[in-house]
Amino acid sequence: MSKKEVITDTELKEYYDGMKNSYLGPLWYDLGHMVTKEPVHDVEPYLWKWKTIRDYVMKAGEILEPGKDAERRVVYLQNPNLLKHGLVGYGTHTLYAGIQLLLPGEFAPSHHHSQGAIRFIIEGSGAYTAVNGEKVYMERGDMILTPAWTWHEHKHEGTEPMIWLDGLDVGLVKNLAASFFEPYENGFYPEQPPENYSTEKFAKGAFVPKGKKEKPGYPSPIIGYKWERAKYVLEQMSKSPKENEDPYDGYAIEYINPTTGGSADERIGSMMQRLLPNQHTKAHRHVHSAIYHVLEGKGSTVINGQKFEWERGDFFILPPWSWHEHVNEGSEDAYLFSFNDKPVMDILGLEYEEAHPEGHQKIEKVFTPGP
Ligand code: 1HN
Repeated sequence: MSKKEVITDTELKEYYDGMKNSYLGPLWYDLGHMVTKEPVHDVEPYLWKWKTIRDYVMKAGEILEPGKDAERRVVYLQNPNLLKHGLVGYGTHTLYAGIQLLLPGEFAPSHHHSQGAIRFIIEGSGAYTAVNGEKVYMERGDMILTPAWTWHEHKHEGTEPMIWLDGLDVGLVKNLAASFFEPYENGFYPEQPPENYSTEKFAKGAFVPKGKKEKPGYPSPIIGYKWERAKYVLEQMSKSPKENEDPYDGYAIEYINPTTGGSADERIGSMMQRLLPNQHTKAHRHVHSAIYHVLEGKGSTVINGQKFEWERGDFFILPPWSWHEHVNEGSEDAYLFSFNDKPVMDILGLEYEEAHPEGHQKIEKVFTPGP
């Protein structure tokens, strides 16, 4: 600082201490921390093995009952480094992921909140989520929306344990100080028949009652997105690789709201990608963060030079602004489901993407889960 000579060190110290005590700060020292050259964050890449998660989830089935001992029976994924910063229930700085278990005959009571939610079905059948009273039955691989503020409850009419992923924008909403939650007064929202209606009217074609229109906007008129349809589309796409192969994600589809053409949920993006055996994508990075679930297959994702080996059921965290590339190392197709905060970055004009200058990363270490 060129003018420093005009005052003594003692005077300078007094000046800075006084400023601090008056809750004022010198931008000439702190600008670099406040406006960083690139995204800076505390989100750690991490991977959870499905067996570990499932064991804890099933144990919860023995020790507590939803609707009685708990609002929901869920084991959530905790980002290790965010926990060090006191951020409980954070998968990334914006996204939450939890694994929910509902046993035959059980229910989870109706409530609503300002967080949006997506569900991805991992195991079981015969349970439904009711969204504003519409029952949407769950099958493995389906994605089901619970848009912000919709009333929702779960009930299991089947015979086997039902396990699914809950993905919510918990961190985002918390940091924006916009969280509201309210239980439904009588536990159950009135049923609005018929069941699966919003899924069916868009199943193969698109239909509305005569004279009605789907209004463009949110929430999406589709609640349930079926795995069989997603799989079919991905299989068709690989027949025209030139048009359809994405350099960074293989064959990938995004779940959309047909009235806007944008993301199915207003703030939570969702994607299913298919990697053919030996398919190895190129590395890139982007501002949005994501949480991945391996629906099928075996392979690895290299994140910032660290190799994360995955197989069916595993979950992993892709932090913001992190180099990543995927490889299918198995002999079968691999299917990766992921959800992300891209819609928020897009709406705010903050999304930015960059290709890796060399196309691929060097592997510097291999991740092993655990403390
Ligand atoms: C929620 O509403 C559900 O409805 C699950 O099943 C997990 C985590 C945080 C906030 C709300 C559900 C949740 C949640």
